[in-house]
Amino acid sequence: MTLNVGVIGVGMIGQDHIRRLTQVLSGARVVAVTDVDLNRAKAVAGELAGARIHENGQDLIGDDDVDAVIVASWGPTHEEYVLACIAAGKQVFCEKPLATTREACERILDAETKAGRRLVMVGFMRRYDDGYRAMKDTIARGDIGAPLMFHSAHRNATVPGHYVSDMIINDTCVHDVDIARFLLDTEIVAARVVKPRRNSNAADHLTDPLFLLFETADGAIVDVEASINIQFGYDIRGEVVGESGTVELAESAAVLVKRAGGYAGRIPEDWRERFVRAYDRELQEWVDAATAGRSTGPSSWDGYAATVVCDSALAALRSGERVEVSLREQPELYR
Ligand code: NAD
Ligand code: ISE
Repeated sequence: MTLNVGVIGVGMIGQDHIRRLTQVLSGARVVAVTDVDLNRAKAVAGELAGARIHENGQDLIGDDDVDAVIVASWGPTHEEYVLACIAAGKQVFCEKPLATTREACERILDAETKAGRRLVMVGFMRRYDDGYRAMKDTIARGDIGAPLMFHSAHRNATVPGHYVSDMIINDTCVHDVDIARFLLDTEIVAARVVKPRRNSNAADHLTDPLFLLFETADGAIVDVEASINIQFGYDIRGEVVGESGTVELAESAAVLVKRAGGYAGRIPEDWRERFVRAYDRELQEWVDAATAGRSTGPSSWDGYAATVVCDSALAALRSGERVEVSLREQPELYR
């Protein structure tokens, strides 16, 4: 059976997911697209055999030919579409963040819990990256002892013009928050944020870089260096320090070239290059699960927890104080 997918938001990542659904993965076809920029939707649909264009996301979700939906529009618009997919009983792959506020995520949790089955997968693709998976396996085997600290660095070469300061936390570091929860298998309970000296390459309205410090429920510490104008490339680093060893991501280059008294390797341009295999894997897993009528991968609970932690980090950034994270009780559906 082929899964008929509708895509809401056909900007950068929406188009990248369409490319992988149509050219890389198996078992799915894109039958409908929409975007507030209808000209963009038309241009994208023009490249797809038989895909229809809808005026808006609600119409796309209501289309009987659409079996499952990808939401790849801007973060603040996710809630509306995810809720509509749950109401329609359709599996939805929602790009991160699940939603940009705690309240919005809670409405999604309430709706999915009421529906009584998981319908939402959140696009935290790092969980599908070979490097992070090997780190998790190393920790789970007990090879480095109990984890004490996780150092994460999230460096973007540049950011697009629509990027605003809060996005450093709720759009960029939301990945580090999720991968910290995944690797350490615990919740984050408090946040602090400090501001190093400004990067003069940053636009005036951006506070860049930031240094985030989190405490976990079992007493480990997570630090995240977030830089969004680092210029030299897209550089993702991670190291877990355990009681008797450490495990860290290796460089992502396939090869190192040694010559003329030095060595060098490629640094990815952006996340599409760095995480290409992880995106392929996450979306294939979603397609397979949606086809079988079930959900998989990072859940609404994971999306909710990450957003609430980011809310606390934003409050910590504004106040300069340590801010606690309070999550509601986890519903049975997500245990
Ligand atoms: P983008 O600006 O390139 O594309 C977003 C598209 O959504 C635009 O074409 C815009 O017109 C459209 N849009 C906005 N509001 C809409 C609405 N209400 N209905 C329909 N379409 C609407 O942005 P992007 O970089 O592709 O990011 C899109 C989403 O994907 C964001 O949530 C972002 O955080 C996420 N993202 C995730 C990753 C990842 O690594 N997992 C990488 C990039 C982006
Ligand atoms: C973007 O939306 C992503 O999700 C990328 O993975 C991240 O590195 C980038 O900072 C975000 O803006």
